[in-house]
Amino acid sequence: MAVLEKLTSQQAIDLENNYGAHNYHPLPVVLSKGEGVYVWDVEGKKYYDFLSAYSAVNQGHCHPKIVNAMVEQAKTLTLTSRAFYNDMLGQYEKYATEYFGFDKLLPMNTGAEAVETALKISRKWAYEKKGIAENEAQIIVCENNFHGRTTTIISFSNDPVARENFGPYTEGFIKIEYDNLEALANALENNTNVAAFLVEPIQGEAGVYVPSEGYLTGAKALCEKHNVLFIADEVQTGIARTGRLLATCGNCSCDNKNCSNTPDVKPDVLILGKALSGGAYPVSAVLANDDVMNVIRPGNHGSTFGGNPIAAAVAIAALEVVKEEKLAENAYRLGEIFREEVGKLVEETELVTLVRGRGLLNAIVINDTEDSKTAWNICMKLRDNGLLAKPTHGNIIRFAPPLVMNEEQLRDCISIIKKTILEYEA
Ligand code: IF1
Repeated sequence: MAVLEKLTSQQAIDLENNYGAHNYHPLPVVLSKGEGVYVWDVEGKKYYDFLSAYSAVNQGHCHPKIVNAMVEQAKTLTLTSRAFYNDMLGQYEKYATEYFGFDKLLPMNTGAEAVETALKISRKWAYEKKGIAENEAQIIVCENNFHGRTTTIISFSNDPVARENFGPYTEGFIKIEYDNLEALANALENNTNVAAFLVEPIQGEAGVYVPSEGYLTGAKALCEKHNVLFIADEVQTGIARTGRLLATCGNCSCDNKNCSNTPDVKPDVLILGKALSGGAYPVSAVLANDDVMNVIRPGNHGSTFGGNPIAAAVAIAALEVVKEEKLAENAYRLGEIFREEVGKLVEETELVTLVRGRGLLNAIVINDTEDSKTAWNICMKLRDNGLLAKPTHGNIIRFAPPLVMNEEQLRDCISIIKKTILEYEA
């Protein structure tokens, strides 16, 4: 069949351009193979992957244990729907709830679906447990959030590109400044209709914006005071990415000995996706304790594919890999080295103004305007030098390699990044 022939990069790009909707602007590189921290393009050139599919491939590309779990389950049973029980889902639910320290898990497929699920659970909890009058529930969100692409989620986005001309929008959201406890306190004061506060522990899309020390614990305390659910969207920050199992940590079973256990926030509702499958398969989940999750009864919510046997088998394997390979500890250790070494660029060149992040979720801020092409052009040079990363918000470059990277590889990557940026300036 013609479409299965080996293509050149240009042919592959042309096909996507001609036959695919133009909802992305990819860096011009066509990948056809991945293993661990590496990907290869169709011409055979090898790259370090510094995006990890937006932090989905934390366990590394094509991790043999995860792929094997997927293949074995695919040969046995792929999908039953939730009309019947399957013998994998319950095992996965037991494993994941114990792993993250919650009573119950609700399985979905994508991050956006899990966010939607969390919003629905919170609203229902507000009506049935908190006693908010019908249709009056409100959810507090943060400016510059990114929680996905559904109509409801983009309703409370303030990114015009994601939002404009997709109205009418879903009501019931209050937007406040991120990393501002006073704003949260004000929004909660004298408003008894608030069901939940939805927050990213680190704002990824906003440019890896790490909140101030004490923000998350303070926000959780305010939520408790006002009987409001604290929803942590850890779709991007979860599963060891930030140097701990969860960025909110709580009493999760983290392998990082250096984790001081702060902020030590236990969300009421935890949203996971992406690396929950190691990037092998779309798997997302909402976790909560019984007092919250029990508002969901048969028929209230669901999905054909959510909780399917392949997803369950893949997620167990993906979570086992995180523990077996101590990925939180590794991300923590390598993250410290990365920020220390790449941070030196701030002194060495006018081009870099800031390096920030946690664990292996980092970003550098390029000294240019948001509408400039500088960050994009640097990413093109990085590509030429064998490292793949992508700008966010024009002048910020996100660096998020797979967490299975070793120190030697990281130091090699640091030298590629430094060399590329110093050469760019020259
Ligand atoms: C795209 C960013 C990352 C997320 C958080 C939910 C979702 C995401 C915190 C939805 C998804 C992705 C989606 C991706 C770009 C990407 C992204 F740049 F937009 F911010 F990761 F950095 N909550 N984030 O970050 O999950 O439905 O996509 O599975 O192409 O839109 P999803």
